Amino acid sequence: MDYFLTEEQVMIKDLAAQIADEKIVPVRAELDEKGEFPNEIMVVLAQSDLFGLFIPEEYGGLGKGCLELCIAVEELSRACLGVATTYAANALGTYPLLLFGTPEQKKQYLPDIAAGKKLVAFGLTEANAGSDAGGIQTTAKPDGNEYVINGTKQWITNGGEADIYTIIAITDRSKGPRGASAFVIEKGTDGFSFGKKEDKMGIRASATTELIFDNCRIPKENILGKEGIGFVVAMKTLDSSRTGVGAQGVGVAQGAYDEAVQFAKQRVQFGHSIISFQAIQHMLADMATSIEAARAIVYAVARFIDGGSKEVSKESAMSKLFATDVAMKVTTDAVQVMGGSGYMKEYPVEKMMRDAKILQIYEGTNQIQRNVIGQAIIKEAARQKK
Ligand code: COS
Repeated sequence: MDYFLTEEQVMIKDLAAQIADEKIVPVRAELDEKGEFPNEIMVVLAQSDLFGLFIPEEYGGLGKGCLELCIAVEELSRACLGVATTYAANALGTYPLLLFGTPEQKKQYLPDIAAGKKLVAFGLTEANAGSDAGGIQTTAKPDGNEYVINGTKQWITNGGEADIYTIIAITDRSKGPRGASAFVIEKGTDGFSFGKKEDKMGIRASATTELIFDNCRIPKENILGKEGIGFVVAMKTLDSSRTGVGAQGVGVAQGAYDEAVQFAKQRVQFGHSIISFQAIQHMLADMATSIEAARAIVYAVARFIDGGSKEVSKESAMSKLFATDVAMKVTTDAVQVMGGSGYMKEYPVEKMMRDAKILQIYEGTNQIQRNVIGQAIIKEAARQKK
């Protein structure tokens, strides 16, 4: 399908595809087995300017939008979702700064992020605040010219590896979600440490840790926006980033489909290559159709966001929901097409199937995406009634 990408967008796709094929594919199995953070690949991505894609030119970036980021994420995800998650979570952590940072904060942090010198992580989730993001308990208590942060963030992607953290903490518990605020905190700040690295089912090349704040003092200027808008910062951040999770789904599904087609051409049973059997063709046909539909919604929503639409919660959730459910189905079917071989670690599809599962969970489970879409439908219906 031709998505009428501009010359520049095609260049970004080709660049990310080249890095994926030459630098990521050869090491992905080892990174997965060892649960090793892809330091060398991060350097390659930095040298290729891919960290600067979505950052405005005045802060040293390339000034591109959501679509360009999705194109790069898709290509990296085709090769390894663990590596792509590291890259995409950097964007997730940067959105609070981009959307709510002051010009001074942007000047301070964005050039190093754009250059790939500093990696970012987003800290929202806690032990008792997963789907119920409003239930966070980490506190930020004002004290003179500082805030004192106490609490623990859980399952934070890029935790420990990132240099910059954008986090949400409660400044006024009596106000519920309106009592949360967003902050930027740097690694190395006294009272800020990391828990152990989590041992995960998939995306094992990415780092996931706790963030532990124990009387961590930060200057008052580190607040993003103002007190009380932390929940909105978190929601707007997720609205901006969820299409990128959809792009991860498109990429991993494409990677698994490509493997299944190659295998089906070569595998001979009953005297014929299995691609000649209608049972296999029908599975491949469904996989190809759903990948194209997923790519279409991801690109369409990315263009919608880039067009400057302010209300994107519903569309962003739709693209994440659809494309990541496709990713789970297609990677599972790729294993099925490849049979016993697909189940073995010798082939990459078992990893892709393990990796894909997280896409239905992180940045809001797909059940939460349906809630977000449902809430938007109710609002629209109320407006229509008037
Ligand atoms: N943009 C701006 N404001 C938003 C918003 C959005 N997308 N979504 C909600 N808000 C506002 C609401 O308007 C409301 O404001 P008021 O208090 O002024 O009325 C406030 O935020 C609370 O909204 P709501 O009542 O809808 O919040 P809930 O506690 O019901 O939670 C869900 C809503 C479930 C959608 C939210 O908690 C969520 O997204 N959970 C999943 C979190 C997640 O993705 N975690 C992954 C961790 S990051 S990898």
